[in-house]
Amino acid sequence: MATPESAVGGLFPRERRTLAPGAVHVPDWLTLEQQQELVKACRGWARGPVPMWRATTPGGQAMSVQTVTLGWYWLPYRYSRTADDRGGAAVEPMPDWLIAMGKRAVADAYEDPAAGEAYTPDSALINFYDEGAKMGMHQDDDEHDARAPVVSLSLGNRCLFRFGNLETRAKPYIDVDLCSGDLFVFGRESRLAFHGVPKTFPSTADPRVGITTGRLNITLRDTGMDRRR
Ligand SMILES: O=C(O)CCC(=O)C(=O)O
Repeated sequence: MATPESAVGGLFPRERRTLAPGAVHVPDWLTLEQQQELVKACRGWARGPVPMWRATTPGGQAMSVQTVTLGWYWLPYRYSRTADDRGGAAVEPMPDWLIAMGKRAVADAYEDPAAGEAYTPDSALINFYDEGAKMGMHQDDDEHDARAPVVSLSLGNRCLFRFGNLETRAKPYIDVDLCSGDLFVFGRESRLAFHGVPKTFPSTADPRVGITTGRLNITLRDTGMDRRR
């Protein structure tokens, strides 16, 4: 079910909220200018060297979101240095400014500058949701010895984000609206919580953000790939 705020539009300010230990939603974290810059950057990244595509699960099902990655190539459900299944090119490196943004995000979400300092994401996974795209409940556990938080930035249309528990895809879970400019960080005790996006809401984006239709989500991660034994 949608949160009460979504039912009444912008009447109430959206409050920062800790959903579970280590899982923090910070509404309107990005300025309009930062959102515009990120959309522009996503458009460039989507062109390649390894272009945005619809990945297929090992079971043969095409994902409904379209994905492009930076730093490390991701395919369900592992990371690789190069896109071996698509010509072998290396993906675009992680820009320093995006790493710095990730550090600020963690520091702000946890209100702990040291947590931000300690965070160095080495990959970004950018998902584009056209109308009708969704993401089933899953854990982000492809990262080697996953410990560092996942930083999620939303752009464009609003979505229903479902944040669940550590054991199962089913209830209990909490539904939150993620709007353009929102930050969501999940780490610490919540790092491996199930989560998903059952729905996006068409025509809810501020056109000034620069996406005419759909939603972009950027997640920053520390894959731990360089620390593998
Ligand atoms: O689109 C979102 O907000 C969530 C994306 C997600 O769950 C993921 O990339 O693992």
